Amino acid sequence: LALENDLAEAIGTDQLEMFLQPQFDAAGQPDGCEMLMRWTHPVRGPVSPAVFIPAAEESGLILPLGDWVLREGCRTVLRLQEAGHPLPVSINVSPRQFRQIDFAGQVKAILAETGADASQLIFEVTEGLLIENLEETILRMHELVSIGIRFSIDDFGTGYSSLGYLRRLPLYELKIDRSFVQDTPGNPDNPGDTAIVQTILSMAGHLGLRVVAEGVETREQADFLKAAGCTALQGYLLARPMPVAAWLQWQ
Ligand code: G
Ligand code: G
Ligand code: MN
Ligand code: NA
Repeated sequence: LALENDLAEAIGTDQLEMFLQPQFDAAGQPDGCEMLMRWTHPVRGPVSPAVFIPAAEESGLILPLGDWVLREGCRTVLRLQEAGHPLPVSINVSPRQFRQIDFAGQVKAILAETGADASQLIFEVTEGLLIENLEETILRMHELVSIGIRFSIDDFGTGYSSLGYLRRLPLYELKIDRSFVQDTPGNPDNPGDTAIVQTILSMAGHLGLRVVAEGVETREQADFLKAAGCTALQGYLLARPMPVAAWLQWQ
């Protein structure tokens, strides 16, 4: 509870900052980026989103927080464009945020207010979103896709939903969870993970979906993924999450 009170107070202050982690195509060119929240508490120091995002989802704070993330995503789209290095910007949208009755309306209002181009935004959602109210989710996704937003399934392969949804949702991308990427190209203790990655890539290819491999940490993983036809790589090997200003300097 203390954490939640502190988080509520942190919204709108410089304790919270969105970092950006670039994604690279097979030729090594940046072709996208993911925005990731960072919280530096004045006393506790850095608090991991793996800790405070679940707490925010539980308490409902994810709603004002998610609103702020959307705004920051739009601002980042504009900053990257103004700097002459436009890139599609991916943001994480939590199920609770997506399920708000007027979520599509909120997105439209923020786009209108900021003037950002919807086609530069990608919403990462998890399979957890697909377990309940699938019909409503599909309708809402289509509404957002009709204004230019693209959708990505984050942590793909770790949820419990059936693969049938892949045919029914207007998807642009799958992100292979880093738990699978970690054991490629060949961990003798875990040969199944390489097979899973190859199967995801093959299936995505047939469905016309872009694939981002997450958590790429070694040259061997990168070489394997590129040879297997992965569209884009994201991970510490290539770049760590960084402030937007640092990325613009690095460009
Ligand atoms: O950046 P890091 O790997 O520490 O993030 C840990 C978890 O927090 C990941 O599951 C990531 O998706 C989530 N996360 C990070 N930033 C955001 C955000 O802005 N919104 C939401 N909903 N989740 C986020
Ligand atoms: O759940 P989601 O995929 O949104 O979470 C992404 C998280 O993965 C972020 O918290 C980010 O900081 C982290 N991350 C990004 N690249 C790497 C990496 O190469 N290795 C590890 N261990 N984590 C990474
Ligand atoms: Mn993500
Ligand atoms: Na992920």
